[in-house]
Amino acid sequence: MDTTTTIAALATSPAPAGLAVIRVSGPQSETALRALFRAKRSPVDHPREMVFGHLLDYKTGTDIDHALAVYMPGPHSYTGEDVAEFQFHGSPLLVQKMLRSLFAFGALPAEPGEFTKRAFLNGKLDLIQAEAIADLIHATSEQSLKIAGEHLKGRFSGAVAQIGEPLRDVLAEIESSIDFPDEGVPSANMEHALSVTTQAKAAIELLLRTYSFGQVVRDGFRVLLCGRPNVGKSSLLNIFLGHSRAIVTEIPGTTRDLIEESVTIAGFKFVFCDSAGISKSEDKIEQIGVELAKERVPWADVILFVVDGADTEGAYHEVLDYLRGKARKIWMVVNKIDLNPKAFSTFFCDSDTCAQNFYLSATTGDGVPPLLAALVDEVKSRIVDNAQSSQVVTNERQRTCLIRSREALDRVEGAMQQRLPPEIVCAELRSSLNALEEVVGKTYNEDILGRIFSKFCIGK
Ligand SMILES: Nc1nc2c(ncn2[C@@H]2O[C@H](COP(=O)(O)OP(=O)(O)OP(=O)(O)O)[C@@H](O)[C@H]2O)c(=O)[nH]1
Ligand SMILES: [Mg+2]
Repeated sequence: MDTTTTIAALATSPAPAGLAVIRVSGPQSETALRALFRAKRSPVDHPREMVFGHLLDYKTGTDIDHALAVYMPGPHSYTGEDVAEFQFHGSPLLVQKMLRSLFAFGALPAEPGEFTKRAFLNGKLDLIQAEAIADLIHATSEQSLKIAGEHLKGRFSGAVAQIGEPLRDVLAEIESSIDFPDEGVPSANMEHALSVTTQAKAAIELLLRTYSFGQVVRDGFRVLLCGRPNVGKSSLLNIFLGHSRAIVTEIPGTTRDLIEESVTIAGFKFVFCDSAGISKSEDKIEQIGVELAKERVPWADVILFVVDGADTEGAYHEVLDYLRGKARKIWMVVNKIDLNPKAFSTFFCDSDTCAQNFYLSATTGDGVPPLLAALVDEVKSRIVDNAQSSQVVTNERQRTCLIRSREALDRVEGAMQQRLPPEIVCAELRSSLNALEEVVGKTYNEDILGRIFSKFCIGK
């Protein structure tokens, strides 16, 4: 990335709005303010103060809009560079005019995430914090907001650094024994080194266990509604979502496509997916629907296996046989208890196959609250330690780095136990530390940065 350039982009949403904010960063920010903003006093002479004035068209010198402008000289700015921001009426046309004026002046359009990328390269943020900014912007539940906020404060980065510190000491100690071989490594120190390694491994393990929670919090807890046709899957989906999303009719085979929608319940994000009833249908479209439903099974964190409590034929067993072994977790949901209040005595799924059984009526709503509560509990149970939301692994990148670090520590332990040459121990310790440093972005490559920042929106 060329940091001698000056970039500009709209930082707010492109739709018509009360206000629009255009952000400019780079060495030309100051000149841009002088050239494109006319005011009684220049914001450049009053850094970090909002100044009222007029935006100018660079080519014609005509007024674009009146605006507030602020100048934040580096390094005390978001990107660490000189930054200018313009706040004016949120009209897409005015935004276009002002951006065109900036580009005519010589600024370049910012790429997605380029402001944050510059902040990272200038040491204003580490990689975990940069990722937290994207998570914060896209957060859809209280929990994900909380975790992103904690990560932004540097809590998670601090925890990762803490794991590395004692390992670094051990490395220095063993390295010095290589440099001064006569003195060797006293065996007491080797014992200490081994115990430090084991402790670091346990700490990494603890972080890794938060991943499934982190993922659930970010992407949502995935629930698939599955079962025979006409049992009330779509009716239940509509209850979960709080509106009529899926068509409900008394005709078996109503739903064919997968219907996926997310909703926040008790502060947690859930993704519900309704599917076609599984049966041996002759109908071509229904058959495709059944295939789609089956393909979705491994996707779900929990499958709500819905059965019709008024059905006396027990045809659902076949579907249950299909799900067994393919689903991560199955809960049996016996619906339509309004038609058969004694359903609980006939329908029961053993705990080897179904973790829980529920009895409810989508029509009357009876029995629905316990199911919702159980879903929320299920999400909560994935939290290793609720108080530790500051230390949650939220994405695959962080997870793979941590796994690599832990695997290197496995090899360190092995080498120490087998009394292999200290050079080998050091090499593995270094590779473990490198992987830890990659988590926070102390070491990185362009490819990784590209992947992270391309997911950002423009203007961030
Ligand atoms: N009495 C009663 N009827 C219900 C209940 N839940 C759903 N129904 C009815 O059962 C029929 C089927 O409901 P749906 O929600 O469309 O069932 P589905 O499982 O999505 O059906 P397919 O999409 O065809 O697989 C409709 O006529 C619903 O009104 C219930 O709890 N009690
Ligand atoms: Mg349906």
